[in-house]
Parts: sequence; structure tokens; C-alpha cells
Amino acid sequence: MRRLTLLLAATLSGCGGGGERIVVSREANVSQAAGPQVEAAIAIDPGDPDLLLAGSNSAEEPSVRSYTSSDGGATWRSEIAPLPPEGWEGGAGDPVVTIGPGGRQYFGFLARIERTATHFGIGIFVASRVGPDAPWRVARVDHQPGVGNDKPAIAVDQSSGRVYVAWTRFYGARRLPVEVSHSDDGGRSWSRPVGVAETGPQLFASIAVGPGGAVYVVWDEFFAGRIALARSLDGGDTFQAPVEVGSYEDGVWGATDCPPYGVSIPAQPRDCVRPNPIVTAGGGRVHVTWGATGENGSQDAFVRAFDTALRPLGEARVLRPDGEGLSDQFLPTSAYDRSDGTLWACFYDTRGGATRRLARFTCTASRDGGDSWARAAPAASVYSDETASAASIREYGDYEGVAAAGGRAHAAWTDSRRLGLWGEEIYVARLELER
Ligand SMILES: [Ca+2]
Ligand SMILES: [Ca+2]
Repeated sequence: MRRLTLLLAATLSGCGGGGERIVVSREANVSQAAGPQVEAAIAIDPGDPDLLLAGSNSAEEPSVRSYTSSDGGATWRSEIAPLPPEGWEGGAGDPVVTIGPGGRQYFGFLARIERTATHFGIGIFVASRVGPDAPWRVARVDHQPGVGNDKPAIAVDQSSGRVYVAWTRFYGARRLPVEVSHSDDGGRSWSRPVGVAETGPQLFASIAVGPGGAVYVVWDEFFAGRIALARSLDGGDTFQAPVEVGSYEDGVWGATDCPPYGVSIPAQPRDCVRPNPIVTAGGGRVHVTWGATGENGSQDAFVRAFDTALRPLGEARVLRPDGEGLSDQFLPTSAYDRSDGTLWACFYDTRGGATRRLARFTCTASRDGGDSWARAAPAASVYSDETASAASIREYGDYEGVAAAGGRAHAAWTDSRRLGLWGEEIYVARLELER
């Protein structure tokens, strides 16, 4: 097993930031729905940070589920919405959310349609609404029959209002590139998708727009075990040559029984865990977080910083080194708060449990561009156990969420504390970094 090259990981991540403390409040079960809700996404309105939009899969229901708060996460509305168009089924899921200028809310998801008794087509849709209480209007993003679609990411340019979707397209013969489309009319119509880089099969795209309008896309090359990052300076029409963020060997496609690839860990043995790279941009830096097998063989969450031209600023760092005992940090995600320059990173953490089977969604934050990190704090007040017999085969699902604006972050995750009554639920908690 090739290890990631880590620079002084143990010295980089203590409780940096001059004793800053993460304060957690407003932990809430936002779904309260039968069956499993997994794969949490969350967005916050930079213009009014009291407005929050979250979403999740809800595989036993006709569509994804949305969770709306207009009071900073004090109260939430849980709904089966948005619905896909007539003839489509919403169970394919993969929700992604963002909130643009003027408070326009976007909710992207996959839906499937039966082509024959054994073949389904997967389409990618974005719903938008003018505010938290307005109706959703749904538009299809891809319009190319015969091409498959998977794992979208969404981001909005807060200056121009242009909204971007990046996702994997399946052309067959192992041609699986990430492509990007955009909309300038609030999600009503979408541009013809353009490829980012033809470097082999790509999944788990993440997209961010910098303050000056530069577009950054990161993805996982799961055949090669490489995380790559590319930039567009022309509004997503063309992308410059990608740079390598990190590499991994554990869990690459073809070397694992995990569906479709990944690493089986005690806390997520069946669905397994994958790198889940997330890109953020702000404060003159671009950051990527991801998960991979670390020096001691457990899962670690990593961060690496780049300048806006994607020149690396040092090596990858471990967000929370294990210390004495092995623990897994998995399904990492991150968000940048442009109002105060705080970079937030969250992940499930098995630390504190003896068997590495119990996990709590946990967050840390950096005010200095990722050079030092606050002491990690559990967003979840209790551990979850997705190895319990009543748990979904999807366990925690493929990804979780965090959003940040106005000096606050809101983490959203799959939680199994009410497994007996409601199955997996989506929880959200508010996080603030006290100076
Ligand atoms: Ca670890
Ligand atoms: Ca549930």
C-alpha cells in the first residue's frame, strides 16, 4: 500500500488558532420521516444567513427530501420535494443545494426513468425557487439521450448569479468524464455541458466559484487513485490543465469489493468510504478536503491549500491526527465562510469509541487559510451505529454536508440514534468559532 506523503502531520493540527473554541447549538432532527434518509446536503444564504436549505435522499419515497429553515436552524420544515417531472422517479437522489443572489434557492438531484424492463435512464435535474416559501420549478440539465449521469455538484457565482452544475457523464466504454453546465436565467435553461479534462473515469465532482468568478472543479479519478483539480477563467466554457491534489491506492476501482470502489471500515463496512473531494475558494486560496487511508492504516481526513492559480501551498495535512489510538475520520466535507474567512471541515469520527464502529459527525475550523485548526468538536451529541441490524445497507450513505456564512456553519449528517422508530435521520447543528 502506498501511503500519502504527509508533512509533519502530527505537529500541524493540535488546537491551533490561539485556543479558539467551536460552540455547537441548535442540534435538530430535521427529517423525522420513515425509512432511511442519507446523503445530506446543506446551503446557507450569504445575504441572509438565517435562511438554510438542506436535502437528502429518501429512497422509499417518491423524491428527495428538502429541509427548510428561515430562522437560522431553530425550526425546520421537512417535505418530499422537489418532485421530478411526470414519468420520472426521484429515488435516484444525490441531492445538492445552493443559494444564490437575491435568495434564489437551487436543489439538484438525479431521477430515473424506465427505458425497458431492465434498463433505466438517469437524468439530472435542478429545481429552483425564489425563496423558502415559493414553489419549486424543475428543469432538466442534461439533454442527451443515451448518456448516463451521476453524482452532481452545484455552486453559484454570488456576483453574477450564474449557477454551475458539475457531474459525471457515462458515455460507455469506460468514458466517464466530469462535465459542467451553467444557467444564467435562474435555472430555467442550461448550457450544453463541456468536459473539464479527459483523464480517465472521474466521479465525485465538487465545484466552487471564487470571489472573482474563477470556477474550480475537483474530482476523484477512481481507477488511477488520484484527486485532481482544474480552473476555468471564462465562466466554465474551458478549463486549464488539471493539477494533482493527492493520490491513494487503498480502495481504487478493481482492487476492492466495495460498490463501486472504496475502503471498507468497521463503521461503514458495506457501503464503504471514498475520498469525497470537496473544493472551496476564498481568501486568496483554494482548498481541497478529502479522505484516504493514512499513515497508520486508519482513515484520515486531509486538506491541501493552493493559490488561486492552483500552485500548491505546501503538502497535504491531516485534519485530525489520531494520536495514541487508531480512529477513522471519514466522509469529509468542507465550506468557506467569505464573511470572516473561516474554513470549516467536518467528518465522521470514531475517536472515543473502542471498536471504531461508532461515529460522531465532528467539525473543525481554520481562520488562517488552513495552517492551524481549532480543536475538533462533535456536531452530533451522541454516537451513531450504522452496523446495527436495523441499519440501512447504505449505512451513512455516500456524503454529508456543511455550509457556512455570516460567521456560522451548519453541519448536516446521517444519524442513527432513532433507528428503531424512524430509521436513519438527517440532523443539522449550528457551529460558531469563538475567539
Ligand atoms: Ca485516522
Ligand atoms: Ca428516517
